[in-house]
Amino acid sequence: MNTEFKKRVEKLFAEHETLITRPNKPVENGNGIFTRYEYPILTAAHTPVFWRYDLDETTNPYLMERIGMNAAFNSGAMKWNGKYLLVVRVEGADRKSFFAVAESPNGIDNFRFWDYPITMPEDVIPATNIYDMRLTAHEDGWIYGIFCAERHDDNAPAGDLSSATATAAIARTKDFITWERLPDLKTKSQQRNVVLHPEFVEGKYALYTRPQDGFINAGSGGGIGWALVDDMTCAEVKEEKIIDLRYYHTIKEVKNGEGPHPIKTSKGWLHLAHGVRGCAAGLRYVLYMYMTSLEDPTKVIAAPAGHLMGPIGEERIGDVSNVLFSNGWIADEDGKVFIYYASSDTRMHVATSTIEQLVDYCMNTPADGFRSGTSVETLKKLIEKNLKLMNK
Ligand code: M1P
Repeated sequence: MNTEFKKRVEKLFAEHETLITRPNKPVENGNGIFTRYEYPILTAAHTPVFWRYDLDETTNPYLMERIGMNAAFNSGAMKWNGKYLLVVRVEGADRKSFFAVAESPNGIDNFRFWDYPITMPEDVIPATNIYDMRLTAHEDGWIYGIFCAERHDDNAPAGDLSSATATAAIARTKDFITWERLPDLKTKSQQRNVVLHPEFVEGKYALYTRPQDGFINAGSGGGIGWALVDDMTCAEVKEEKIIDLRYYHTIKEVKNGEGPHPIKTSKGWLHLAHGVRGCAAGLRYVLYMYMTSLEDPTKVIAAPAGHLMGPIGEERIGDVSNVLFSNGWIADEDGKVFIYYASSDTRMHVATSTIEQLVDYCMNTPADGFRSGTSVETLKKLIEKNLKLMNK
């Protein structure tokens, strides 16, 4: 290897190493609910140098990037063998998404991609694009990954190359390397944001669904649904009940979708989801929470008004701006919760909280009254209480 070429290769590796080992810092002055961290935990630049460059001087004398990476976002998450594991949606410069595992020793920095991306077996009809995996270590012993499989809509008029269909694809693994692909979920409508509940309910597998009229529009699909399924190897939604509805003039007016699977707490199931509203700038995606009952996981028992997290600062800008999206979180044994979220379909971030704080947030944040008048009444109650405490 020519010395100049060698030096440039070494520089690429050194810069990459500096980036991925940069210590992350909590951002102080939070809101008491969660703590954001200063740096994104994963970006396209975090993908290994040897994915992007041909390091052979004879075939790449200019040391050009041969396979460009565009984004690293919407990641499923799980604690596995003591490591914080993300199954990342990596998007290449060719617009195709694929899955790759990145792991960290502490959950907040030093995320490093495994050498190879995941080889996901195809279903009968190969998908054009796959993304947004939700991971569930189910009590049946398998780790399931449910993700969106997107295909061109062959019923679209000739020349329409944009119409697509969204289906929930299902795969399972025991080691994150070898995946067994199961048939895509059979449903009446298109589906995205389908998530497997970690426990059997009434002896069946339980799915959070998101019925939608079209590829983009949730339309008459009223919100986050719930369905019981006999067998994941031939999963079919026969009956679907909407458990978390959408409402006019709220953060989830246009659509919503379950995030990662809910966390079980002594007070109920803790849910993280995304809500979407429309505005002149396009769609705005924020994260919100709700809780369901332990006895009846279809019953909402707490629904704080508004968003838990909305995009701020750099998070607002990216390939699809004004978007926060989460499909992964990890609850440690000690109650610490790592919320993994993506901003603007571009990069991954982490925020931390605890189960106690998040349950308190859900149980004690006032619910939406759906009108400005009710919001003012709710606000006045808090002001009155506080002014008394302040002896005013
Ligand atoms: O671009 C924002 C998000 O749009 C879709 O989410 P939903 O299904 O709720 O509309 C998904 O394509 C998601 O990947 C993306 O981040």
